[in-house]
Amino acid sequence: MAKTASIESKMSLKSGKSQAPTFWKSILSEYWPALATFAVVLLALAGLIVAARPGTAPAPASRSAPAAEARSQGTLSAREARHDFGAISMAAGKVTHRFEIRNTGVEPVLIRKMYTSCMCTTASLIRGGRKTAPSGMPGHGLIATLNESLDMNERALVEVVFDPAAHGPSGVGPTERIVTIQNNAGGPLELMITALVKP
Ligand SMILES: [Cu+2]
Repeated sequence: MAKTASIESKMSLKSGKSQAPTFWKSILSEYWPALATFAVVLLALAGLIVAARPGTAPAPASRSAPAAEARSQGTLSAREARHDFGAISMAAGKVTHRFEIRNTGVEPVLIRKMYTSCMCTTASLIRGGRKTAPSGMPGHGLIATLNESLDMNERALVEVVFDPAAHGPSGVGPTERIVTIQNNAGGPLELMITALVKP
């Protein structure tokens, strides 16, 4: 075969044509069985890869989405988004403030969760004479799922408790903490408390 190829090469050189087509022809005729086997193996591998792929796997995520994530046309508003405790003393202990929130939109709003920006601050929802367990900072204790629905025009209170002594002497000075209220009417509602902490 090699001899034939070299003769063919010479011939093609003489005729002034490129020798490449002849070269590939000889390669193909010699290695055809091996190439065919290789192609079959490649196809089989491709088939295995396609079969192993989780073809319809994304279904669970899209299945749970519509009911739980339905967006409300309600609006969660706070009467005041910020409260200043002023100068407070670590020695005097915890301080409490109740924010009033209200659904000012045209559909009920589901309050999913509340959490705070620091472990020294907790927040509870007071609605219909009931008060939820205080929620703190993510990663510092359990953040309970509230799933409390606020009707159109319904009001509720968010009780925020700040412990100025929680950080020890390093907690002295101007302080601000955020309470985040997750709901299904859009972005989270944020309430802020500020204080000037003194020993
Ligand atoms: Cu803190």
